[in-house]
Amino acid sequence: MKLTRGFRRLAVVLSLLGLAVMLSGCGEQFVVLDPKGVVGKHQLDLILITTGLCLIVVVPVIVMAFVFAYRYRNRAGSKADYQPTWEHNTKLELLWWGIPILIIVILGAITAHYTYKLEPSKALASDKKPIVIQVTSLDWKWLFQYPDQGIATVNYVEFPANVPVRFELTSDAPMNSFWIPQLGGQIYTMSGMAMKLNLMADEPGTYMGMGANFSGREFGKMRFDAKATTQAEFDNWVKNVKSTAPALTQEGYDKLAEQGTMGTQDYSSIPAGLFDKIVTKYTNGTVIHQHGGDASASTDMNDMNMEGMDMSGMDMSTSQSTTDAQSAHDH
Ligand SMILES: [Cu+2]
Repeated sequence: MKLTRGFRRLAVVLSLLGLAVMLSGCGEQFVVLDPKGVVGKHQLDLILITTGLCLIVVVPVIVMAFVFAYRYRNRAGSKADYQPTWEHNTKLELLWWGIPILIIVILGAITAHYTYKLEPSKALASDKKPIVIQVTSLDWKWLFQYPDQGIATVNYVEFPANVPVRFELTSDAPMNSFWIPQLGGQIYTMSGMAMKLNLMADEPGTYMGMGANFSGREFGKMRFDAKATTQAEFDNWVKNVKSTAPALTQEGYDKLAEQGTMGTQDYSSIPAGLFDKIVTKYTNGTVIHQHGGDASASTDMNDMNMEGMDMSGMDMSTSQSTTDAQSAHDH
């Protein structure tokens, strides 16, 4: 079979396109493919395995689409088979139903396995004690509180590498999504809820963090650096923040929670119980639900609806964002 010039030209263009896509895969914009933490690495495994499995179907189908169109085209003296009354072949039927079914079964099993393995609230295996960081998404900034260190930061977060970080996340503004792509997948921040996300960086470095869920006018500025350092550098940094930064007061927080953008900021102290206060302020003091984590504290959203949540008891007038966040919370 001799390739015509047109067909050959098409093949060259297609392979160049493919090459361009593959080569650009190492660029900065593909951070998900360059994980720096244990969770991100498992998630990359999952991406590669599922892509590979899909290619078992995708590649032959694309190749056949071109080969068949070329081989069985209408031309004088064609030697290709022509069977206009052909309608069934059991072997072929088994082949093109069997392979996809098998792939779906394998995909399902792998996805289920990784879903439990990578449950965000599950503690990561490590001989080091996790560091707790409480994250609040605001309009339009990120507040990070370190309850054990008694400090807080805005729009950047710092923690030691190779130490598990246990993020607790909520929102005091419309729903957002917390994402450090090189360390692991995103998780929603929602008012009235404390989500948990466990991540760990394998090596020191500055990783891009962002709000991955549209949350209003300045949503695009909700980017932050996640700095993984050595333990010594982290201890030094905490000491430095404690001795040089201003204190965060309740009034200071209320000001911070107002709409607006700002650069980075450090605080040498935090008001006692601020995070819990933020979580429960929309719900008359109860936590509506926590995804995963300790079962005793969690109440599923569906259960709440079944039990008939008393909406009249909720003060819906306190904030516009209450209604925003809850209507957005439909998952
Ligand atoms: Cu939720």
